[in-house]
Amino acid sequence: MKVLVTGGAGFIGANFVQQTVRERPDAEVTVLDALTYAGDRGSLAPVAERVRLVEGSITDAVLVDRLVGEADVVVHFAAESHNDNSLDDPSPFVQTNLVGTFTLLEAVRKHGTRFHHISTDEVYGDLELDDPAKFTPETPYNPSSPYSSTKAGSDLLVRAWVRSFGVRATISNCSNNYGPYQHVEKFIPRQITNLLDGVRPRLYGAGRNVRDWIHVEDHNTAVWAVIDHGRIGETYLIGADGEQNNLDVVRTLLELFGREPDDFDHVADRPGHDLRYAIDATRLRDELGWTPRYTEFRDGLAATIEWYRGNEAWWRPAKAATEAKYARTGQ
Ligand code: NAD
Ligand code: TDX
Repeated sequence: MKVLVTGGAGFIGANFVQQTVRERPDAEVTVLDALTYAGDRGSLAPVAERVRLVEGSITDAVLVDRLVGEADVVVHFAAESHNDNSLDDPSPFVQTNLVGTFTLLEAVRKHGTRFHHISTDEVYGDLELDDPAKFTPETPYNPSSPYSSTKAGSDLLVRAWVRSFGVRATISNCSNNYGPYQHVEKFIPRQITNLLDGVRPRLYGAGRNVRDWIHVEDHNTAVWAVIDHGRIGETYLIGADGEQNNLDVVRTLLELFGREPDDFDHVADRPGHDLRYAIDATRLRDELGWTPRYTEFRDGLAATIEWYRGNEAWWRPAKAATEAKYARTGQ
């Protein structure tokens, strides 16, 4: 099977490519990645011999048409992915997340190629802290940030191309991922690498915001379950019942580092900060028989700390510039 992975040099995409090469000897993987600040060839180093990496943008219609024409399935991870960056400059989010997805859809429409679109639970907006509800595939779209609104728009493009043109596509909306190869701008790797550097973790606001954490390997086994057995045109929500508030995450990290529970700083809150995300993954579990492997968040975090401890050469080059950017907004 010829698999085209967009954004395969990013966090989730690189884990997906590594897992695919390990577990699917018949897969021929091509990665299309623009190698933005968030993409790193080094994230594919363990499988470099088995993967073709094409450096280019998903907004390049000629290149996309050629690569899609060679593929049996396209798995679309490429995106601008960081909410804080989208508040600073939304422009690349519109280009990559909307125009890029449109460009891919036109190519899969022409070539009749199977398409799987990776999206986020943030398209649904946020939930109250005391609301027993979780997001389901029926929850109305209500995105808050430039990032999540462009992801929501990209999902709607996919749905329209399925209905209007008969494109063979599925969508998955996943909750917050953690694990190896995540950029140090994101919450968990930022705090882990701060702690490795002897710097106090930085909590936005009071830290009451809740995220539904899932290990990246569990996300990717779910993606393959949807590609293999999902119904065309359907949306699958991916989550592993991992709700935690940010304060608790910081406290768990501090404990794992043997530090005092209050050894962190409160910093400026994120404007428009979503309060809570929570996924109801019933359809994925019941229809596709998927279950997560990482059910103990603490153990997954401990393994992730060990990965960052052992792979400083991977994350160090991005650390200073990332922190300099946060310093500009007092975060
Ligand atoms: P990431 O920022 O780590 O990686 C994104 C990758 O896309 C990078 O390699 C980057 O170089 C590439 N890219 C950016 N613009 C491109 C373009 N125009 N053309 C080609 N490549 C381009 O992101 P991630 O965290 O791995 O997220 C991957 C996907 O999963 C995104 O679609 C994101 O919305 C979705 N998602 C992420 C999470 C999460 O917790 N990180 C949760 C749910 C869904
Ligand atoms: O230093 C920090 N301190 C802090 O308290 C950072 C970077 C974040 N936070 C908070 C903000 C959020 O409540 O931690 C939480 C997680 O923040 P991020 O890692 O920026 O993730 P989030 O905004 O929740 O979005 C993530 O999950 C959904 C991914 O970045 C998205 O790509 C995905 O769609």
